[in-house]
Amino acid sequence: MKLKNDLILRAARGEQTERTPVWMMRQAGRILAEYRAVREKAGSFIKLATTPELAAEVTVQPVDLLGVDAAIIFSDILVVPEGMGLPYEMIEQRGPVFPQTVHTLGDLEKLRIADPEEHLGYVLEAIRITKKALDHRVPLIGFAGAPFTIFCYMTEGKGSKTFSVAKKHLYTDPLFSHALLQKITDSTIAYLKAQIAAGADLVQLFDSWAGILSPEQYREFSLPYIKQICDSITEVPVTVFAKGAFFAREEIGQLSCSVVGLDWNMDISESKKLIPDKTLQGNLDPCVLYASYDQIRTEVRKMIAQFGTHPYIANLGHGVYPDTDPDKVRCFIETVKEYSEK
Ligand code: 1CP
Repeated sequence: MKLKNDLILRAARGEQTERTPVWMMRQAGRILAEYRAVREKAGSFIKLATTPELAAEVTVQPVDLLGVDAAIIFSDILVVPEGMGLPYEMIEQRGPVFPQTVHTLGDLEKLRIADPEEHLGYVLEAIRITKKALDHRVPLIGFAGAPFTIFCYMTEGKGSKTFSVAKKHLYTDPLFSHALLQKITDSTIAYLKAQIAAGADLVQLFDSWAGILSPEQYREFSLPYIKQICDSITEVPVTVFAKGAFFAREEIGQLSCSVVGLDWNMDISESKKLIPDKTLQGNLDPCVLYASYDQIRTEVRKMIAQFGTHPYIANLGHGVYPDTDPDKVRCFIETVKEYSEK
C-alpha cells in the first residue's frame, strides 16, 4: 500500500513537492512530556530502547503530537558497537559510557561483525511494530552512526569535546584505525539493510563528530567508509549528515546518497552551489526555538526562501535541545508547512 504522505520520499528523490516536508533530528524523546512518561515506565533509556513496543510508541509520538512528515525509529547510534560485542551504559544526566574500549588489533579481534537479526533484533522488531502503528501515514526513517563517529565512542569510551583519544589513534596507528573503521562499516551496512527489510523507508547516517577532523583526515578516515555504505544501500534514499564538515560538502555531494544534511554553520546559497545535484536538508539553528514566536516565523521563512526551488527537506541543523518548548517546535513545523505552500 502507498504512503498517504510521501513528501519526504519525493523530495529525497529530487522531485518538486506541493509544500516543503519537515521533520526534526532527535524529535523522538527529549522534549515531550508524553515521551518522559513512557521513559519513566520503562525505567531506563536502555530498557526503553530494547523493548520494541515501547520504542515504537515513542517513535510515533512526534507524528501525532507535532505533525512532522516522518517518524525516526527510537534507538541510538551506539547499539552498533553493542551489537559488535562492546556494551554501553547510559549514565543519567551524563550520557553513554563504554566500560571497555578498543585500542589494538588484539582488542578488535575479540569483536564481531554484528549480525542484525541476532544482535540487533529488538530494533528490527521496533521498526515492524512502528510500521503497523503508523499505518502508512508517513515514512519511517532508519539510521546509524557514520563509522568515524562510532569509532570515536568505541575508542574514547564516552562523549568528549576533542575526542583526542580517538584522534590519537588516527595519527599513531592508522592500520588499527582502518581495521576498526572497516569492521564498523561492515556491521553498519548489514544493519541498515536489515532496517530497510524490516520497513525503514529511508535511512540517515549521523557523522556527528565529522567536524573534529581536518579535511585531509576526513578524506582518509571518514568519507571512504561513508562511500561504501552509500554504494551498498541502493534500496531506499540515503541521507548523509556530517556535522561540522563544511569543508567536505563538495565531496559529500559527489557520493551516491540522495540527501545531504546541513548544519547552521553551512551557508545555504554556498551549499546549493557546492551540492547542486542532491536534495538538501536542514539547517535552522536549534537555538532559534528559544526565541519569540515571531522571530521563529521570520527565521523559518528566511531559511525556506533561501533554499528556494532547490529540492529540500526542512529540519534543524542538529538535534532539538531537550529544554525546548514543544509549542515553539510546533510553531517551527507549522510555519514550514504554511509558508512553503504559498
Ligand atoms: O530523539 C530521537 O530522535 C531518538 C533517537 C535517537 C537518535 C537519532 C537517540 C536517543 N540518539 C540518537 C542519535 C545519537 N546518539 C547521536 C547522533 C545524533 C546527534 O549528533 O545528536 C549521537 C552522537 C548519540 C550518542 C548519544 N546518545 C549521546 C551524546 C553523547 C556525547 O556527549 O557525545 C547521548 C547523550 C545519548 C543518549 C540518548 N540517546 C537518545 C536519547 C533519548 C538519549 C538520552 C538518554 C536518556 O533519555 O536517558
